[in-house]
Amino acid sequence: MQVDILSLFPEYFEGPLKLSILGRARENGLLDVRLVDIRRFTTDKHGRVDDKPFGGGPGMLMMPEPVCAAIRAVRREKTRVIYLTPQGAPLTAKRCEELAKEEHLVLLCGHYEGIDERAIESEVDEEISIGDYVLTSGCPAALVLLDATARFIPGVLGHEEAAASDSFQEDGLLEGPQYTRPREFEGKSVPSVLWEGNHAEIAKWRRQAAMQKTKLVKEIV
Ligand code: 4GX
Repeated sequence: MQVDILSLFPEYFEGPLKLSILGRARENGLLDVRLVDIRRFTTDKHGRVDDKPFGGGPGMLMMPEPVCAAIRAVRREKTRVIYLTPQGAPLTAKRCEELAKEEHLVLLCGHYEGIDERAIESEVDEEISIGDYVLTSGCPAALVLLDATARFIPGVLGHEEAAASDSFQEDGLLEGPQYTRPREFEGKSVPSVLWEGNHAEIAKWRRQAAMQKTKLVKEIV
């Protein structure tokens, strides 16, 4: 999958994209990410990409011209352009799984108070929100979307079991507790069923623990 991330701060992504699973996916050629600086596409003589909102109001908006020009410069035959915004449809594991099948994604990161609506109308296919809170820019949201989507590209996780626990998530059940060595830590023991080796009993215990965890969290919300 190819991904172009369009933002005013491409350096924001450099660290996370070279590390761990995403870094390995890029090295293995499973994920091809390009970082595009929207400022490169301004034609303003002072290099400006933002201006005051018509009708008044606090802060600045990104002007439509450099945003459209940046998207048009990277657009290909099969491109899906996503704008990260709190006004978008909530991101879900199901949507990530679908996006992982796309050939080319463009992730558009807004800065300041957002982007002139005409750029969104002309070039954006889909608006997505990662949650009901306001970030300082679309950059962290784009990183979350890319991270959660990359997990669904075959070969990225390197082990098949994780795909199964994703569908678990989609069934609306939260994962229960997990344990590793040592068997005893600060007076707390690993539940004996997990080291006794009865796989049917282990599956039963995990289902029960997941249901308990799900019920507990839903009571808090
Ligand atoms: N899930 N942000 C977009 C700019 C902005 C401001 C106002 C539209 C209106 C966010 C989120 C998010 C911060 C990205 C503000 N756009 N993105 N940015 N939550 O909070 O995706």
